[in-house]
Amino acid sequence: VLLRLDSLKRSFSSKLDHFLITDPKNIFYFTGFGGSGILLVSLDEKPILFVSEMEFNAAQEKAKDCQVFLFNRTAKIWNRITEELSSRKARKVGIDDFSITLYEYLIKKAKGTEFLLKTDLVWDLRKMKSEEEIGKMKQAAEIASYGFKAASEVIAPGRTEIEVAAEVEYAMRRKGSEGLPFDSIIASGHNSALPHAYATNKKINADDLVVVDIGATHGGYCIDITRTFVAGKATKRQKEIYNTVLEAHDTAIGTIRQGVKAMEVDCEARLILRKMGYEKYFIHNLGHGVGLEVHEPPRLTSINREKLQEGYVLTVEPGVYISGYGGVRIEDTILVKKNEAENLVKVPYDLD
Ligand SMILES: [Mn+2]
Repeated sequence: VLLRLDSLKRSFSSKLDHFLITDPKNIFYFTGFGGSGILLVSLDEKPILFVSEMEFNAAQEKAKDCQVFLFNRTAKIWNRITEELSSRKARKVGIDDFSITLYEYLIKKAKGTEFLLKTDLVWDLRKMKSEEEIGKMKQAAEIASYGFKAASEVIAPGRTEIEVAAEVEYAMRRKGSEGLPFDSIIASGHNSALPHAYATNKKINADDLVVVDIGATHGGYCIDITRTFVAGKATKRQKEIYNTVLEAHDTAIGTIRQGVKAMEVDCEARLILRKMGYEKYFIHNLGHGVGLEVHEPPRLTSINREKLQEGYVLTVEPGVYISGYGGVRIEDTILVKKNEAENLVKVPYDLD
């Protein structure tokens, strides 16, 4: 955690004199404190974490490598921050994120101080996962694998999507998941053709494709996994779609290594689907970064020229969605290494 604050200072030292961290996930990343507050990082003084009374005790206990300052509940925190910046004669201040409302307030209150949105600077650090972070994500993947075990046992004709979600979530919770990084997607039959479906009261039929997209959290870190099942016996067409999506998934993962462009990986998957006539049914990007949040940079899209770096963790999730018929998605969370990719997920690929 200390190293992360040092890395942040190094990355802004030539351009800025102060940096403000406002996003709770970023505060957790830099201090280990999971509540809300504002972290003021400067080049020559110890970072200060401003928190309210409600968060004070927890912050004092958890926040590392910074001083914890209490601000009065009735006072405006941004007033306190701008006073601090003025007293330090701050000139150029980077912020991880701000709203237009906040920006207008800041430039009015702190005349002579320039505020610059520097979201990318923090993401450049967060994208690169350490051994410790990867370990937590592997643990989250292990927990989620019990969700899939429960799903494959409970998916049967007559069960509702919500019943399946309940069993899946219960199984992951019992194995220690800290929560759900997103609402579980259990999408059967025509619902499976919607990439962002959610679990409903719809009953599952024997010939339904059932997309199960779930996640678990461990040590603050998420995992994101999708498998597709058929409640009864898979038909020839279902098998053909499934095997094509699986081939696109495997091929894309096979191209991942340090230095490959994000768009190249996305295009490899699309090429496999094109060969079988399914490309037009793949209506979203191939994947996204995962970490403290379930959707992070970098994005695996067909236009992103960014080169993947060793230590990036991202999903590969090709899908085919045929309106009125159904859909298949297969998703794993992958670690980029120097010469290859490592799949952090160990969940079988059984359709029926
Ligand atoms: Mn995903």
